[in-house]
Amino acid sequence: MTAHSEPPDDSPPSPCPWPGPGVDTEAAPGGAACPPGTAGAGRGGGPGADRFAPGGGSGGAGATVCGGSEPVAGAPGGGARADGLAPGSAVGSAGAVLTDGPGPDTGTARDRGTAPPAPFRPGAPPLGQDHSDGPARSWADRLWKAVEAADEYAALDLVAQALEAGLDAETVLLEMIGPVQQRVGTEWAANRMSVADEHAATAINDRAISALPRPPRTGRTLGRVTVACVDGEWHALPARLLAETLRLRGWQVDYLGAHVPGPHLVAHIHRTGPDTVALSSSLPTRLPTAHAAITACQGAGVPVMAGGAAFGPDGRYARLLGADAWAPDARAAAERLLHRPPARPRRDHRPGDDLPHLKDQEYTLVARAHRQLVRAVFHGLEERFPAMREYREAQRERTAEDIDHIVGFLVAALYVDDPLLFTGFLTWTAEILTARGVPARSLPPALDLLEEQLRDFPRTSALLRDGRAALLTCS
Ligand code: B12
Repeated sequence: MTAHSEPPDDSPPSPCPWPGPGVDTEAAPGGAACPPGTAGAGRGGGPGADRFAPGGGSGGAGATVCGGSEPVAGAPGGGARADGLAPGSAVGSAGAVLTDGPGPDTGTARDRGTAPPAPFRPGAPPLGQDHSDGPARSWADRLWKAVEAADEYAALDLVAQALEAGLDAETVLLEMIGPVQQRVGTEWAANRMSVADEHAATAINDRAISALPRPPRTGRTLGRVTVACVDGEWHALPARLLAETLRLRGWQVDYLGAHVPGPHLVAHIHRTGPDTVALSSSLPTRLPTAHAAITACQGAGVPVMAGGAAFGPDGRYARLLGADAWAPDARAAAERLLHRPPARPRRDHRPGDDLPHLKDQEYTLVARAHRQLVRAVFHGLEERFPAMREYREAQRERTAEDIDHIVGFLVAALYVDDPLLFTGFLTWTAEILTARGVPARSLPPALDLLEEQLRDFPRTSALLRDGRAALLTCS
């Protein structure tokens, strides 16, 4: 490792393109840091460019690499490859987990591959689960209009009307509210919705879920399930959809919401004794933390069903990390729990056994150097692109955040030893940038700088080369 500069202790908070509660990167290697109330909060601002796109493009603007409304780096012309794969990277070592041995349920036929392959982009908007082509479709369209207009009253009225018209609560939840929430992400990615719009939409959807009728308390349940998000994971709504679905189906659910620290989760399950822990994560950068939580719950004798976009559209990372089950969406999860509940786990499950590649220490060392790497790449880019020195403070912060995301995904890819996690993120990023009219030219130089810093690490270097190659294929 040749990182040449130390990050200052007072380095600026990383702005959140999705201003929301944040994550402690120190506590969670690979995570994105967005403390509540930092510069990112309320950035909103919608479409725009304020990041690093050295060498021109949209007036020196950038887009945020990772979900921001502003630019960072990217690929020329943008547009991800149709298959999302890096040339030569094939399915990587994680490909094997798809086919062999016991492991989590790999879901419905659709998810097992009978549908045409979609780009592999863990963490990116999922493959349209719960999308409705049925009677709920027109209700979802109407709800979307209300949500888009930030009209909470209209949204709640629509939910009530849909129920009166005969839709059951689960259908409203998963075929009306769920797709609207997914569309929020699509619209943001296409630069048609600002961060503030997204926040308003999520809040309305949350409120709509609360307005649904509760199942009557009968005293009889199918069993008890704890639904929790991984530590550092703020995407609570997907977990909430699952929690409400299970409740409607007759389970006793303890819904713990976002960002549940592992020790607290374990303390909770010791106290409540659930049959299963349903662990939700949307961000692949949380996978190392998810692994620790899975192992800890199993150590407490409780099986873990994993789910959410972070685990990959085919659940490959759930299996890789030793989860006892996986399901692609809330309905499949409910079916799985009812018909094939995960067995009591082996108590001797050790995380090291799941990931023998970690023995090379690359993950540990690169994760530990996360902040130095961000800093070194930032300075390296400044040297290569002197125009960056003229950046406003906000642009500098956002650029640093973008680099932070690149390093975060690199670290996560090292953890699971899957180049697809990294290449999928980069090509997705290129798409986001393109939607904002930002030439993503500075992504390859950022990867080059990282490679210079990390040339002593063969696995990491290979990932970076795969990333570069994947970007070249974006046209
Ligand atoms: C709303 C939102 C937020 C909100 C979340 C608020 C909340 N209360 O949930 C806030 C503002 C906090 C947020 C923050 C961030 N976000 Co955000 N967010 C979204 C958005 C628009 C919607 C998420 C959602 O609710 N989806 C809808 C549901 C239906 O999703 P779902 O996954 O299909 O859920 C089903 C299944 O996954 C499954 N399931 C879920 N959990 C479980 C668990 C188990 C056990 C099982 C079996 C199944 C299961 O069942 C669900 C129902 O069927 C998505 C875009 C999108 N389209 O998803 C981005 C998105 C997930 N966010 C993204 C990013 C980058 C971020 C930030 C890093 C931005 C930043 N720079 O700060 C932060 C990270 C914060 C953190 N550490 O968690 C990216 C992730 C990209 C990637 N490749 O990883 C996305 C994809 C947006 C994008 N840029 O395209 N975000």
